[in-house]
Amino acid sequence: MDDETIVALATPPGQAGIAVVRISGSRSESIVRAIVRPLPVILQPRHSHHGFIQDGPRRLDECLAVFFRAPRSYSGEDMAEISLHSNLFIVEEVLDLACRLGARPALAGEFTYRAFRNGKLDLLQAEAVNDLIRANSRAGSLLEFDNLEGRLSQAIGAVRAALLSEAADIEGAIEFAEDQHFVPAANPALDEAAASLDAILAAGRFSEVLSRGLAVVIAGRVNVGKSSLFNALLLRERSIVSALPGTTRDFIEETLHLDGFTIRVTDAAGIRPVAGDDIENQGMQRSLDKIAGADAVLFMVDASQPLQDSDLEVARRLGAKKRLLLANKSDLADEKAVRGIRDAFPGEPVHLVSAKNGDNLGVVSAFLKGLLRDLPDPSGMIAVNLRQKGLLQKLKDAISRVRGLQAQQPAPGELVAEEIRQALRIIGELTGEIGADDILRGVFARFCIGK
Ligand SMILES: Nc1nc2c(ncn2[C@@H]2O[C@H](COP(=O)(O)OP(=O)(O)OP(=O)(O)O)[C@@H](O)[C@H]2O)c(=O)[nH]1
Ligand SMILES: [Mg+2]
Repeated sequence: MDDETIVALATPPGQAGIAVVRISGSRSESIVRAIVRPLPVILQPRHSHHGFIQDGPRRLDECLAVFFRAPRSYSGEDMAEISLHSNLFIVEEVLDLACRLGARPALAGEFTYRAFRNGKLDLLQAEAVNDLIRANSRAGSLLEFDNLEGRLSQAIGAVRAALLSEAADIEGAIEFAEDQHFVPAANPALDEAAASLDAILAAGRFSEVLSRGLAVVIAGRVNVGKSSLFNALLLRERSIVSALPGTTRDFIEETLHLDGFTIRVTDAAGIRPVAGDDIENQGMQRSLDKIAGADAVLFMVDASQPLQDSDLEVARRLGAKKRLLLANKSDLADEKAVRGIRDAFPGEPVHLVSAKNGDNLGVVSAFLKGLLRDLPDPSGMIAVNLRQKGLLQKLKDAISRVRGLQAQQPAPGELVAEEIRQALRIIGELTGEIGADDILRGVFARFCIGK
């Protein structure tokens, strides 16, 4: 498969200033020469050449072409990149032309897969490419870029080195032991390596938040004004607002960008003890699921009406989740109702707001900004994705087993050696040196086409 030349659009499809078409494989030079004219007899690698996209005698567009000679390219193969105007029809034609000239459409992540196969990147770095593209915060993107530069790979490399030296000590000891009563010296480097894994895993949840963004749900009983607040936060009429209780039936999610961070805000169906129908029931269940997965909740009650059982039910469902208590409809606030809210939630600040008029909504942005401030400092952290996290946990467990066996009297040398080999295999899976094809396919399938 690797000797095939592949082609794909590397920029998002649609109208834009420029589009970049990427070609990788042994036919890259002949294809770019056939599509772009005039090009010099000798293409200087990594230099921009001005020309025209040519289909037979017809000029389709003006463009810039850059040629990369293997192995000095992203994929490690001969590559070409053509920058042209981002017009759907012309881009399609260029892709077609390339295919007629012997290329085939690239699969998702195939350029990076080839880079991995050609030793330009290990699997951890290849994943960082995708995680970088998808990171939902400035801090998260910086951590992914660190990984692309090899930060996670180096941390894992240190663990591997410690394991190898421990293995050498043990194998030496086994060989020279007259009897089985030897105690191999526990190598402090391995303890340090294990501690570094602990630190990476401890920061794992946070690095996940950095990459996916914060999830905030607007929760409350029906008709308190959740959708009105959602629209006010987004500055547009995204959710349907009506005086009918149970208007929002399915959740609606949108993203807000605040201080270099992505916040996913969810407007959920209102919660009430008896649903109007099965659809509403399902909606409520989804609300509860969303609440369970949220980093924080905007808990809304109605300041114009006495607190109801369903308000208390919502509060109970929120449990210990971080929340901001909003008493909405301040324009119609009823003194007794507000007192009732304060009494029901003693010690918790009650913020009177009006989602409809926008009164006092500054408390919501202050709360969201506070959430961001509460996140730990990402410097020094290493980002890990779910696949990596699972393997790191396994690696940590394997190292604990090594230490556990070593503590036995007499230490079972062969078993220790086998556990170390097992730990090294896990490292191989992490970096992609050992990997079933389906695992690799799974990793690269999450990429976009053209990357
Ligand atoms: N006076 C006043 N009315 C409001 C305010 N906020 C929302 N409303 C009204 O309250 C009603 C319900 O608003 P929604 O935003 O649809 O409430 P919801 O909580 O999303 O309702 P469900 O989706 O049915 O659970 C609508 O008639 C809104 O116009 C407010 O601050 N003041
Ligand atoms: Mg609603």
